[in-house]
Amino acid sequence: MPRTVLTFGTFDVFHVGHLRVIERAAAQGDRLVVGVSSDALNMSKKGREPVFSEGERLAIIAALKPVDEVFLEESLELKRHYIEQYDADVLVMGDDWAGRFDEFKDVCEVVYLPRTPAISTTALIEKISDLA
Ligand code: C2G
Repeated sequence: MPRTVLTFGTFDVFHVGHLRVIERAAAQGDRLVVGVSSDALNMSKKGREPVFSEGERLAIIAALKPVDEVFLEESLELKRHYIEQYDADVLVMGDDWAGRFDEFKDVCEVVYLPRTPAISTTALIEKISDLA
């Protein structure tokens, strides 16, 4: 039986921290499914519009070699539904979410990976606006 890995994120202003978490998520199994946060979900989580639209962010993630399937994550409350829908064996998130998804341990493994240090979308936006 192939082992399905599920991960989630906004992946706005795609950077190497995003790439590393996707590569390490893929290494946890045979098939990687990625839920990309919708523009509306991102607005409600972070209080700002993403730089790249959900269609652009989905296209970038779908084009990555380790990624087998993508879908739009519409709500944080639908995690259990997505785990069942994609038949996930493992849920992987960066450790900024450590402990937050432990409630799903009854249906799949839950793994938190260390974040790549010193890079974030927010820091990149600040750096780029300083250059302008
Ligand atoms: N990440 C990382 N290292 C960084 C930055 C991000 O490992 N330096 C990881 C995060 O931990 C996360 C993924 O990259 O697992 C995506 O990060 P974000 O786009 O910031 O995702 P977020 O908005 O936190 O969305 O349902 C959960 C949410 O959709 C997660």
